[in-house]
Amino acid sequence: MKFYVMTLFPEMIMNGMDTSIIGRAMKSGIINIETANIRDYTLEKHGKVDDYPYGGGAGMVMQAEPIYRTYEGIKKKIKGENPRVIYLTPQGKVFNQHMSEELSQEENLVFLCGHYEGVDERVLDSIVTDHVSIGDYVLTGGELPAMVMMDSIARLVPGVLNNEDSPVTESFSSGLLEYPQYSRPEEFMGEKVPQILLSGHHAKVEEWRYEKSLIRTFERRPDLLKTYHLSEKDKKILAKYNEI
Ligand code: 6GU
Repeated sequence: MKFYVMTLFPEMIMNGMDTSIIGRAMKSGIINIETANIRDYTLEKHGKVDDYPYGGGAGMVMQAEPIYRTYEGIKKKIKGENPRVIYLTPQGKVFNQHMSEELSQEENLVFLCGHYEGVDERVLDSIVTDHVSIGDYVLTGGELPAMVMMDSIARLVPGVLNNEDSPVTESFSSGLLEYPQYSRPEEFMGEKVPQILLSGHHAKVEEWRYEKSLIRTFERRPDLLKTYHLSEKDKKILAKYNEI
């Protein structure tokens, strides 16, 4: 899978991505991240990429031409059909695991990171296929959101994680939050690891974990249960929990 990032801060993207699991996937060639510095594509002799907004108002607007030329540069490198172009903006559709799964099927993805007060609408109209936000708060630019999306998408690409089945057993794929995990020592600051996890009884461990997932979701993210099908047994577990 190949990611292309159009940005004014390419070093931020590379420094953020070339560590840990994603860094390893880059080194092994399973995923590839290429940045394109929008400033390299301006025709303006002082390297200017922004200007005042027509109609007045605060801040500067990123101009259409350098962004369009950056996009053309990327398109030349991609064979076949036009790639999806994701514009990172708080005005976009909010990113979630479902979108991540869908985007992980693409061969190429292009991200456009905006800055300042925005980007000239005409270039967005001409190249962007998806407007995406990572949540309801405002950031200074699209670089962190692009990195968040690439991390989430890349870990779904076969071979990026060691364990092929781990992405599906985690939070959100099942519709429930993950159960609590414990490792050595058996006792930490007087707190013992739940006895059932030491029992070696696999079926009982699975049942315990499922109950913990259900209760944790109910407590922390009750909104997720609106779209989760609760079995009669699930309802009993939650009813019992509510009595305590
Ligand atoms: Cl995608 N961009 C910016 N600038 N702020 C955001 C965002 C994106 N998603 C949430 N806040």
